[in-house]
Amino acid sequence: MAIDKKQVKGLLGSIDGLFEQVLHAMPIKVPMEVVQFIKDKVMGAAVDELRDLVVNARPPRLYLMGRSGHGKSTLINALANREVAVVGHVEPTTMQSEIHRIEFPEVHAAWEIIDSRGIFEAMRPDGAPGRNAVEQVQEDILKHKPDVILHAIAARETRSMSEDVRVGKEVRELIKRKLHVVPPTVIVLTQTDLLEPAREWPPTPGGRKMTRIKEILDFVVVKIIGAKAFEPFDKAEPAYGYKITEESFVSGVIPVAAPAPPEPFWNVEQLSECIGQLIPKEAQLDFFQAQQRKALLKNVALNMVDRFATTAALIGSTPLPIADMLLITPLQMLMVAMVGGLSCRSMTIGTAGEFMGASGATVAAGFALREVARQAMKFVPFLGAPVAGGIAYSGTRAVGRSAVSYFFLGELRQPQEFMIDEARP
Ligand SMILES: Nc1nc2c(ncn2[C@@H]2O[C@H](COP(=O)(O)OP(=O)(O)O)[C@@H](O)[C@H]2O)c(=O)[nH]1
Ligand SMILES: [Mg+2]
Repeated sequence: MAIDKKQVKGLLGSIDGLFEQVLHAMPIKVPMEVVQFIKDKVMGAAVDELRDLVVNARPPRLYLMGRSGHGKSTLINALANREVAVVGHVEPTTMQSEIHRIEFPEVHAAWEIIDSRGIFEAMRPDGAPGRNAVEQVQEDILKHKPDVILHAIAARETRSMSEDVRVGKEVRELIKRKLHVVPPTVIVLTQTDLLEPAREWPPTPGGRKMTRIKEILDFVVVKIIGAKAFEPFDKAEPAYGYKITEESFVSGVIPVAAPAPPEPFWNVEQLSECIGQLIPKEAQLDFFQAQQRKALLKNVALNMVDRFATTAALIGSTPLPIADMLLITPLQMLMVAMVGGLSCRSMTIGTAGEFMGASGATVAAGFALREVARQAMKFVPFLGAPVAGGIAYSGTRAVGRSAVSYFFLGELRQPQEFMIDEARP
């Protein structure tokens, strides 16, 4: 099970019903304008979140560029975490690119892959891609409008790198003149396991292999791309790749390896995370869900929890004297249902209820937090609204983090445990 678009209508219906119930359960009669405020601003924002991420979800479209044999098909398999593409030294039979759709029915996801195989074989005898390679790639991108371009370059082939990158740059400049939005490009340095020393696998931080990987990475970023502003994804270990922070035809350079089993892959998740950040929101669910990589989906869930918490903070600006946590219950239930869905459980009010019941989340957190808010009000009355907003923020975030821990790690930890960084506005 995973997030299924078909469940959304049912879920929204139950959340609406819940909202009505909460209003009836309130100890005071909630003024009409407060109800309207919460419906529009708070629940409205949450439903928008659901719409962006789930209702409008569509397959990501990835464009694969690079020479034959440089590991394009293998890269797709590695990203997808299963065999989906044809791997091997297939002689390019056509100069046309092909688009294919990969279905992941068990997680309700699909990807669209455009494989430019053949294009880079339009090389001149000196090994440089000819004029028509540039034109073909350009035509392809204008036609298919991919979300991201992955340019695979074998890490060992340092001789052909500058030619390859030049083609990528030229293509991009041509497209820029014709399209308003140019798809971001990631240069993927493939087959790093084949670098010297060949037997050291997987590479260990500080080891010779990692040092070699970093040398090549620096060479590509500084010498070939000529980037001036860039930063490592991981400050402690730059060999995992760089994000280019200046205006450039490349957004990132990431070394990976996907050798045949039983050798382990290396750094594929970093690439995946980077792609996930570059593609539009509506393409993220299919992209991440297909991979069934817990760590990545957990990150998507944590980011979503933070956005829900920010939305909950709006409740601090309602005309009520103090924000009542009970009013946030429907919002939190929706958030928990989405966390459950992302964890590949079903995205229903039932799943959310199971968590809420097990952890006593809203009721317990709601009442406890109300008490905290009241105490805070006593001491700093003029700070009433912001404090209440802060409590709504950290309380919702705590419930969300507790749900992430429950659904992703199978650990039942009380929301209170996550309430360390209190009252952020
Ligand atoms: N050792 C190793 N071999 C790889 C890696 N990636 C691809 N290969 C091998 O390189 C060959 C070409 O890969 P393929 O994905 O078909 O390249 P494509 O022509 O660009 O699609 C195949 O034999 C793959 O098994 C890698 O990261 N490490
Ligand atoms: Mg291939």
